Amino acid sequence: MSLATTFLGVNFANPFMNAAGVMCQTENELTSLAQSSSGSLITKSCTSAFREGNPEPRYSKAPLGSINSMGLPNLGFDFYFNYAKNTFPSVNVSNKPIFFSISGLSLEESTSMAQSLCPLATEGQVILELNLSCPNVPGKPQIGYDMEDMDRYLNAVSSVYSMPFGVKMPPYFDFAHFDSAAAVLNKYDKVAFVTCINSVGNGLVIDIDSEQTLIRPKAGFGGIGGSYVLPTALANVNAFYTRCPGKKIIGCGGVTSGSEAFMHILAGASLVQIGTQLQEEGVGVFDRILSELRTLMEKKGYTTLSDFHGKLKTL
Ligand code: RRO
Repeated sequence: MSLATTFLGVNFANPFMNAAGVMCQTENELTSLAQSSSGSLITKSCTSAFREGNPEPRYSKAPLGSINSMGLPNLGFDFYFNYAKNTFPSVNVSNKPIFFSISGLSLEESTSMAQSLCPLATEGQVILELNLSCPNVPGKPQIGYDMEDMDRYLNAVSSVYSMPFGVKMPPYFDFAHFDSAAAVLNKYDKVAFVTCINSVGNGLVIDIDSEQTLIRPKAGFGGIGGSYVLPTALANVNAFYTRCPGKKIIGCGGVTSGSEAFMHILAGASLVQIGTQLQEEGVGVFDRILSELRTLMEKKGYTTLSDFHGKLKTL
């Protein structure tokens, strides 16, 4: 039995990692992921400069998952760059890969960060995930919902970034949007992977006793994660897996046990990110889900991920 996999020519001990944003903002959090049994990790989406983010409370557990409107709090590009270049190699005892998430507030900002990151990626030290789907910065619509804007971002980043990279996508809910988003991604050979999905933007969770919202920013509206979003996440993974045959898919959304991880891989995911459940359970979630996935594979007679990767059956 092996859960090992290769992705963009890089070896991973297993397919699990954090979802960008969860447990990856500070040095201590990143190092605890580096030393966990995850197969890889990703840094918090960053902007060029430090950002405080939205007022608290801005994350809450909810009955079937979570709601957040963090507002892109981060320590700034240079902090994550220095972490990946200098700190990570010294704490990375299991030699796992690190992904680097960027989320500029403009095309120019994202392009400039991508350009600065490129030398580190060229040395094989990081893999870029370009966030096209932050739902929580007031006045900044999700780039992935505007196909022309997404095209402009990919064109600009591709022109300054010489390595393969990936994109973090918002969830789509219509076949016309799966088709048009995939057509944009397929224009760019350098887009080597597609991460589906970011949180389902601008949901509202209400506490019935207090008759209040759970979070303060944006009158309580925020990105929904956890079990609420599993069917949407699986649909997006499979929709992009079938429409982008030259690209890899990273699945994200609703993974709370080995079963949902299995479903993501069956639907086409090569790697699997864990967000809400990691936030709630801590890094021990990786040991538990690895063991649950192994047990499930054993029961089904599978010995490698490729035995069932992308092999979803339809009726
Ligand atoms: O920081 C956030 O509010 C945030 C981001 Br950048 C994102 O991409 N997805 C999300 O649910 N929250």
